[in-house]
This record gives sequence, structure tokens and C-alpha cells, in this order.
Amino acid sequence: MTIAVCPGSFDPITLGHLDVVRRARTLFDRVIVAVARNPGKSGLLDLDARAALARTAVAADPVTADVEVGVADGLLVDFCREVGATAVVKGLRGGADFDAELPMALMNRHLSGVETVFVVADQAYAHIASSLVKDIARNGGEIGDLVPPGVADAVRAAVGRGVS
Ligand code: COD
Repeated sequence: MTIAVCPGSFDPITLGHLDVVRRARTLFDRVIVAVARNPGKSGLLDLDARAALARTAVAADPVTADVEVGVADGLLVDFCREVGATAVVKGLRGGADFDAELPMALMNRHLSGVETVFVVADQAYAHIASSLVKDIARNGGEIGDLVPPGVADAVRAAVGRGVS
């Protein structure tokens, strides 16, 4: 059985993330979404809230209905080892993503031998980024068509609570 992990901050999960998970599920027998910390990004939602939203989103899509969601509150390679994954699947929207992803792919392979597989973003979602979703929400804009059902309300609530 081939097992892959789809890692990310997922703060929040977007339609672009879901497209990556869907593509991963067509390539691998078992896929686990890993909600992890990116030290370079300040979070809006806590890890458990992000994971809950991701769980609801993958369950609603027939292609990803059996995808599991976990929290990787440590090194991604440790999470991969725990679940028996031999591959990490990431999405590429363009050259900037590749530049950011290459050092992580090389380091993860150095640390544990895990391979990284890149899938190219669907052009319909390539403009979507969690950071833009949060910025739009903070400024009162509409985000409902950028994220899976239920996510917009959670983001608006967190923004309304003044969580940065
Ligand atoms: N279309 C296609 N792909 C997309 C889209 C979109 N619209 N939006 C995002 N993606 C892709 C990104 O390119 C990325 O591959 C993935 O989805 C996740 O994106 P984000 O922004 O949610 O997540 P990141 O990039 O902040 O995730 C970084 C990690 C959290 C994975 C990383 O920091 C990590 O592994 N942290 C754990 C600690 C660790 O192991 N550190 C050492 C790393 S070498």
C-alpha cells in the first residue's frame, strides 16, 4: 500500500488545498493530511480548529472521503514515519512555490529519506492562498467561493474575535 502525507499550515484550508489532496488521492492508496506549524507564518486558527475544518472538507468530497487528517506538532518527517508514509505531496502554483518548497523537500529527504511529489495547481484555484483569504476576511470581503463550506464562517468568527 502506498501512503502519502499532504502537509501544510491549512490556516485555513482552501479550495486550492483540496485540489492538491484530491490529486494525491488519485496517486496514493492512503492519504493523510497533516496540519503543521510553519514558523514563518503567524496563525489565525489553532491547529485543532484547522484540522477540524480540513476533516469536514475532505469528508464532503467523494474522492477524498477516506482521507485522514492529523496534527503534526513537530517535525513533518516524524509524522511521516509514524504513519508509514514514504511520500509527501505538495502543490505548486508557480515558481515562488517551487523556490520555497525545494529546500524543504531536500531537507526532509536528508532527514528521513521521504520523497516529495509535486502536483501542479489547477488554474481555477492557482490564485488562492490562505494568507489572501485571511486578508480579504479581515477587510470585510467575500471569501465563501475560495474555501470549502463552513470555513468562511470560522475565519470570519476568528477575525471578529480579533485573533491576529
Ligand atoms: N493550489 C495548489 N497548491 C496550493 C494552493 C493552491 N491554491 N495553496 C497552497 N498550496 C500548496 C502549497 O504550495 C503547499 O505545497 C501546500 O499547499 C500547503 O500550503 P500552506 O500554505 O497551507 O502550508 P505551508 O507552505 O505554510 O506549509 C509548510 C509546512 C507547515 C508544511 C512546513 O513548515 C513544515 O513542514 N512544518 C513542520 C515542521 C518541520 O518539519 N520543519 C522542517 C521542514 S524542512
